[in-house]
Amino acid sequence: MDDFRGKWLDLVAAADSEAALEEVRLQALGKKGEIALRMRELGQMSPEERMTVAPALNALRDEVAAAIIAKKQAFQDAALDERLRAEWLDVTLPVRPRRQGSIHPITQVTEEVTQIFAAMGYAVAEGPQVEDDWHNFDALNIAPEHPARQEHDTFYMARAQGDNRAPHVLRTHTSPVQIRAMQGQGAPLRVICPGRVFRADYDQTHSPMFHQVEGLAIDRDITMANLKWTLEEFLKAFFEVPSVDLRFRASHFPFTEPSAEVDVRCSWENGTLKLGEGDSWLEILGSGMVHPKVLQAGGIDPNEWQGFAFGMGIDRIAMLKYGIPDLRAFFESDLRWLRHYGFGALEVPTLAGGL
Ligand code: 2NL
Repeated sequence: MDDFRGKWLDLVAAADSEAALEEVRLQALGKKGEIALRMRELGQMSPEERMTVAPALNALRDEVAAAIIAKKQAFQDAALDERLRAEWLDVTLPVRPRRQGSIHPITQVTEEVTQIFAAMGYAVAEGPQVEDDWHNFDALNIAPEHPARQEHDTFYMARAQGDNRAPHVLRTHTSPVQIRAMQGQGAPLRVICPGRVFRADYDQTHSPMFHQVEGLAIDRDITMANLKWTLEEFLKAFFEVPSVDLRFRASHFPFTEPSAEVDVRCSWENGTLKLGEGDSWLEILGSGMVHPKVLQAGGIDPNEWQGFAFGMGIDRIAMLKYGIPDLRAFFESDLRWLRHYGFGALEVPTLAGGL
C-alpha cells in the first residue's frame, strides 16, 4: 500500500502541465482508474482484511485528490502570474496622440450653447430642414409679399408639374421648430432650437447653409427683463467672462413685438476680442417679445401667455470665441483646417469642467 501511495504522489509531483496532471487524475481517480479498481477488489476480501484495507484506500484516494487540487491551483496561479507579467499596462501614460477624427467647431459650440441653456431649464427641440411655407413663414407672421419669401432669398423645392400647392422650402431659420414645439407641448415652454438653416446667399460673409440657435421662453408673466438676464447669463457662460454689458437697439422682426438687436460691449486689442470692456459694440443676436399672432399660430392663447424669443448665428459666435477668421472654411472639409480648429472627442463641454 505504501508503494502504491508513493507511486501516485510521485506521478502528481512529476506532472509538468495542467494537461499532464489531468491525465494522472483520470488514471488514479477516474471511474476506471487504478484506485477505483482496488476499491472494487474490496468485495473479494475477508471482512478482517477489508477493515484495514478499506480505510487505507479511502485515505489514499483523498490524499491523491488533495495533491492534484493543490498542484492544479499552483499551475493556475503560475499562469496568472505569467499573464500579469506579460500584459502589464502603464496607466500613467498619456493617451495616444490624435490620429484621425476631431469634433467640428460648430458641433462643439452647439453643445456648449445646449449645456448652458439646459442648466437654465431649457429643452432642446429639433425639426425638419425641409419645411412647408406655413411653418416657415405664415405662422411667423411673415407676409406673402415679405422680401424673405422672394425666390432669390429662399430655396424652394420643386413640385411636380401641375401641382399648384405652395412649394416646400429649405427652412430659412429654426423658428418653425419652435412653432412645432408650441403646437406639440403648449405653454409654459422653454426650448432652444439649434440647427442648419438655408438662404440663397453666398459671398465672403454668407454661406447658403449655416447654423442658428433660437430660444423661446413662454410663461404667464415673462418680460424683456427676463430676456436681458437670460442673455447676460448665457453670454458670460459662453464667453467665459465674469461680466458683460448689453445694449438693446430697437429693431423689427415680423415675429416679435417689440424687437431688439442686442450688442455686447467689447474691445479689439491687436486682433483679439475681449468682451465686457472697451469702447466697441458687437452685434450678437436678435430678440424680442413673441408676437401675439405667432403665439396664436402655435396654438397658445396670447391673452393668457407671453414670452421672449431670440436667435443667433452659431457659426458667428464660434468664429468670435475661437478666433476663426473665415466663415467659408467651416464647410470646406479641409483636413488641415479641421485638425487645427477641431476639438478632441473627449473635450466634452460641461459647466462644471469649464466649457
Ligand atoms: C437673428 C434674429 C430672431 C426670433 C429669432 C422667434 C421665434 C418664434 C417666435 C418669435 Cl417661434 N421669435 N425667433 C426672434 C427674434 C430674433 O433671430 O438675428 N437671428 C440670427
